[in-house]
Amino acid sequence: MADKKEVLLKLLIDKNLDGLLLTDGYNIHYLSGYSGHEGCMLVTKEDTYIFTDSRYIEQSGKQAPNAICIDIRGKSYSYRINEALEQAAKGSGRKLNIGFENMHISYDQYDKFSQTLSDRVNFVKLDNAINNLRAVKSDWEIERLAKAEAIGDKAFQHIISFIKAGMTEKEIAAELEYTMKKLGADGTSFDTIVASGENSSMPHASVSDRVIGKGDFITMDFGCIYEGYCSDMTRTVIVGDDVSDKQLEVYNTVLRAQLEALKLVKPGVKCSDVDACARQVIADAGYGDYFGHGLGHGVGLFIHEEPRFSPKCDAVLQTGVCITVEPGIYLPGMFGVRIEDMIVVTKDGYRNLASSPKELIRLSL
Ligand SMILES: [Mn+2]
Repeated sequence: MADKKEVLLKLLIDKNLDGLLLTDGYNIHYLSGYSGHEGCMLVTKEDTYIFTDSRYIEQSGKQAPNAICIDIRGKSYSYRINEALEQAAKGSGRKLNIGFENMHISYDQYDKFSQTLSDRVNFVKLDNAINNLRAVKSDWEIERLAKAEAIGDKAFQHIISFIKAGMTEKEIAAELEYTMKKLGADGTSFDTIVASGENSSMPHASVSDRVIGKGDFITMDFGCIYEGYCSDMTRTVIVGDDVSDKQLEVYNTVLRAQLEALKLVKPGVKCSDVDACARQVIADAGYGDYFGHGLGHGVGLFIHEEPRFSPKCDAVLQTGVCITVEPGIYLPGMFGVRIEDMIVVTKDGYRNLASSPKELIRLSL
């Protein structure tokens, strides 16, 4: 927390703010250590406050020992924040410039804050300022991300011997999630995707009762949370030994796109250029219309963070950024393929946190 306070003080000075009012649970967790996801946080030059309710007050005190933790007990958040600001203003009467998370607040909550605090406060939009602080991971964070991804690798190793023709997608998804939890995961980092046969043409298909059969592609996109940090990986496998020429061509195109994009990864490279590289490989193979989503996303306390591998992302890679590389090709009504690793940008390139094989795996029936 001590080093984070320094970063926040710099932000206050750079943006000419008297304080920050944070409402995003992940940002509060990142900046204070408090992971309860109920409450808000006020940072002034002097003090850090966490406001929460009686269910979380003890937890907040343990996890965020440097913050003043306040139980809102019978009052609204804005009432308790107003009390704290009254002290911070020390009766000067000057209006305070307070940064707020315009990207992470409901209209209703903003309305309540405005009504109670507008005599005392000018609200200033923070946009992505706090989210951007989270893009570069510390060694401590990378350890946890690596452990989460390693749990995913182990679960994948198990699932490829578990899957048999005749099972449903739901059975496979349940086994993946159970396995990750048994291996020490706190939970899943998003809803597990198991998309088989024609369902695999939908990048984020809902897990269904579809029964797995011979010749099906199965795309499994899954991840877990370990000590707060998320993992994410995708593998596509085939059931049985018979692969059609079309399936193999699409699979190898996706794999080539991923490997080519990975070769570009190092500090200083523009995120949109890495995305463009994979997109070009897929377009050259004639499948440009069938890769609609971005190539990847940052991962940390939350599954989708900054920066993004997308045509729109001007951010430049920095050492310590954790990001996925996940090209796909999706042929409606037929099948789809996606291959995804989670990597950390290093001084000279990247470290792949995933170690599961990427050559097409043919499952025994
Ligand atoms: Mn992903």
